[in-house]
Amino acid sequence: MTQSRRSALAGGAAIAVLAALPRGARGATVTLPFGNGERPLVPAGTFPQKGEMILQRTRPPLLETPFAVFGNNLYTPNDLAFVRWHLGDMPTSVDPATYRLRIGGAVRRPYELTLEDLVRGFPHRRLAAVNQCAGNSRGLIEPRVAGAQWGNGAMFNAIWTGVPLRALLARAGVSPKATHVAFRSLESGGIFPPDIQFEKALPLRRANDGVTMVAFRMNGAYLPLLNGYPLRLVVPGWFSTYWMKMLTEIEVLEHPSTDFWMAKAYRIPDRPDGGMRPDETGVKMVPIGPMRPRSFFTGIANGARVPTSGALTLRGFGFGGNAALRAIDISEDAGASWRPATLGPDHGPYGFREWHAVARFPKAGDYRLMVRARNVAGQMQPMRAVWNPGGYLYNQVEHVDVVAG
Ligand SMILES: Nc1nc2c(c(=O)[nH]1)N[C@H]1C(S)=C(S)[C@@H](COP(=O)(O)O)O[C@H]1N2
Ligand SMILES: [Mo]
Repeated sequence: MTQSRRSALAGGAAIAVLAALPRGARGATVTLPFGNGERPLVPAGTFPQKGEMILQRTRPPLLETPFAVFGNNLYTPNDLAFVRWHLGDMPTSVDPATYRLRIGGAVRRPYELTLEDLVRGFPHRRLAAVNQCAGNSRGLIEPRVAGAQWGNGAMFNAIWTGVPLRALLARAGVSPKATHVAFRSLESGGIFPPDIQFEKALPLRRANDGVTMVAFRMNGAYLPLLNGYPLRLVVPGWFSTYWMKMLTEIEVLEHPSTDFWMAKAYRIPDRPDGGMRPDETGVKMVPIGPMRPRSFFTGIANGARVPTSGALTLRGFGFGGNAALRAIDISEDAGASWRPATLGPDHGPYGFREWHAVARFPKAGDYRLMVRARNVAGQMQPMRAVWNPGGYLYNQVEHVDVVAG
């Protein structure tokens, strides 16, 4: 690796971080919209390369993006992108000079890449995509379920630059019997007990679709360490549990993964809506995968006063999930009637898209505003979120109550 390339890829991330994690947070708080929703708002710099974030947990870090950030930025600034790690001892530094990505398993030619090999040796692809935790908005699910009580900020939108996984797999020569591809990270690098690893696997057709990529840039910069520096998997349209950070190993399998994180965790009912009744038992569960449409208001809060004369422009953003957005509709009468909002520029099927709509409130009184997204696969946000034990898939229609007059 040349000196200039090494320093470019280092991106300032090969630093010993998390050495001084906050012991307990003091000062500002934010209240997420559910019971026990108060959380510390930690100042910029509390976590390396991170701005002011909502602290859900310190070790391993669970940092939520304050929702107002989405109203101010179509692409979430890297320092405000949410953070989620599973294992207590996540790597606190990465040396780009010795970092290797291994590709093996059921392939004809297993091989290993340096960061420079990866960046120089394969075609690049650039696309906008939402990285959303399967448990985003879990705190809003009724009845409540265990797990991180996220508000709506366990997601962010970024432009990802990387190498299509298909190109990496093609060089290895995938076995005709292959069915899945497993991913591991630095966390399984030997300093941890082998029974504690974070591993995920995709069906081969998803891994090989030309869209799934190994990303080395996020919004044009190297990834923040906490978001997976130097490489992470990006699976546009699928929940971020598959977006393996600090990706070091790609293993082609001829069977589904039996790893805990696939076989036991991140599973949903094997039903079209992914939901069940809280008292049901014996429901067949399958690994979670594709995201669903969501849409939000920005710049207007519950209880806001709106004028009865003239017009007010409502704004927000949405995304289609695993299929492009078809439309965003709004309602000023609690969902009794709907009309289309105007969509902003199309930045591709997987990222945020802005919307606006001009609203009038002719009579003084209370109005419940709602926003609802539909995608080209025919999925529409439900008025009530599905329930499942993991608290996954929340995409209930959002509302804001305003007072006219
Ligand atoms: N190596 C590694 N990758 C990981 C995880 C992890 O714990 N370790 N968590 C996954 C989950 S469940 C989520 S929600 C996303 C969070 O990505 P972010 O921290 O960049 O927001 O990372 C995914 N990739
Ligand atoms: Mo997640």
